[in-house]
Amino acid sequence: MPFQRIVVLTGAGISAESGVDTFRDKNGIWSKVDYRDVATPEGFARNPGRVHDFYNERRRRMLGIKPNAAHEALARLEPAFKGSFLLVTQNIDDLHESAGSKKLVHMHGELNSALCEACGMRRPWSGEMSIDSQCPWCKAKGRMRVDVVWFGEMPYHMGEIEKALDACDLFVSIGTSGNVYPAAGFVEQARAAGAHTVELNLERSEGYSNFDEAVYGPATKIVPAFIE
Ligand code: BJW
Repeated sequence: MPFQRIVVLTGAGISAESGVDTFRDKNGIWSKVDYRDVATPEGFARNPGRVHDFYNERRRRMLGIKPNAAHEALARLEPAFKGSFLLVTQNIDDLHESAGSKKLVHMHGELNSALCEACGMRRPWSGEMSIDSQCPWCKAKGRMRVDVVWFGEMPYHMGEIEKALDACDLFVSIGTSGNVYPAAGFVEQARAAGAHTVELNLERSEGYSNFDEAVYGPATKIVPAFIE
């Protein structure tokens, strides 16, 4: 590849063929659940049990789910690539890590991590969570929540991501509908830095006109083909 500094952004579409639900497709998560109930701080304050149930169920559904050819192709690209590389995922699943990716940030948090609203502690958490879950650090009860970024909250790693976007010469967006900011604005930021911008998705995203190049199709086919 004639590029030196790559930023790759992934969204739910890269995990779809592994069996993980997307959000805004026809049968996606937001067609069944109101995001205001389960993915906002206000929803959690109103009914924490409902929010725990939603994420416990998503944790259960991840059992036995494996990375696919698109995750694996990105994991192979990282050590093969001589310049700087950053994989930014909006996904809360761990399929990139399972495939072997290392230079990876989860900007919307992780399903298998817990956050204490009382003391701010974050720690790995793989089991069920309930309104009785106790913080192992400060011992507060009922303030433990899944460590994901809800609407109205600040995504993680923004400093590192913006630095990489301002310096990149290739930006590749994979399996994201381009509805959710700030991630949806990354392509414009990379473009302003002079990067070549590529969209790999099943269909045109909201921001498709900001991409210099696009390939449409299932991620397991188009991602390995683009990379190799
Ligand atoms: C395939 C495929 C296959 C399918 N192969 N492809 C500016 C303007 C307007 C609003 C705002 C704005 N700035 C902020 C906002 C508010 C809000 C927002 O964006 N709202 C919009 C809805 C309008 N944003 C926020 O609140 C964010 N915080 C924030 O902005 O803080 C302030 C701030 C300001 C400035 C700088 C920095 C910070 C936080 C957003 C948190 C989003 N959280 C969620 C839930 C996380 C936990 C959980 O999983 O439950 O994150 S919402 C949900 O959407 C999840 C996803 O990560 C995110 C993106 O979805 P994604 O990945 O794009 O999935 P889909 O389903 O939408 O798309 C899938 C795509 O794949 C489709 O295109 C398919 O075609 C494709 N596909 N099969 C290839 N096989």
